[in-house]
Amino acid sequence: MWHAFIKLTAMIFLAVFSTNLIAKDIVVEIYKKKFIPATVTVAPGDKVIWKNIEKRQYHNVWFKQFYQEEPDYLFPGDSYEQVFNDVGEFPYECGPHPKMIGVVIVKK
Ligand SMILES: [Cu+2]
Repeated sequence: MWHAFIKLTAMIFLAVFSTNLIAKDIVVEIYKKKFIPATVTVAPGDKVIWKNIEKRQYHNVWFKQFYQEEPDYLFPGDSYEQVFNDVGEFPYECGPHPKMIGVVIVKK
């Protein structure tokens, strides 16, 4: 009985601590037709938030490997966020400005 309790406690402990308890928010600013910074390295579970801080230019954040259709435009003051749970490299671009590119690198 006592043994089972300790075993269960250990299992819960492992389950909790194997997930990212300190998930962070990482901000990428969109300014002067650039993603700043263009490369971000995050841990699984982190959230990346893109903020359009232009005066009048719209953009978007298009992960072509995830979405076939171009996402909605982000106008000045708008933001877009995405949580990354899988390890890997995820390049993206801006639909209206294909030269605007960035990448999210997710590693443990
Ligand atoms: Cu753009």
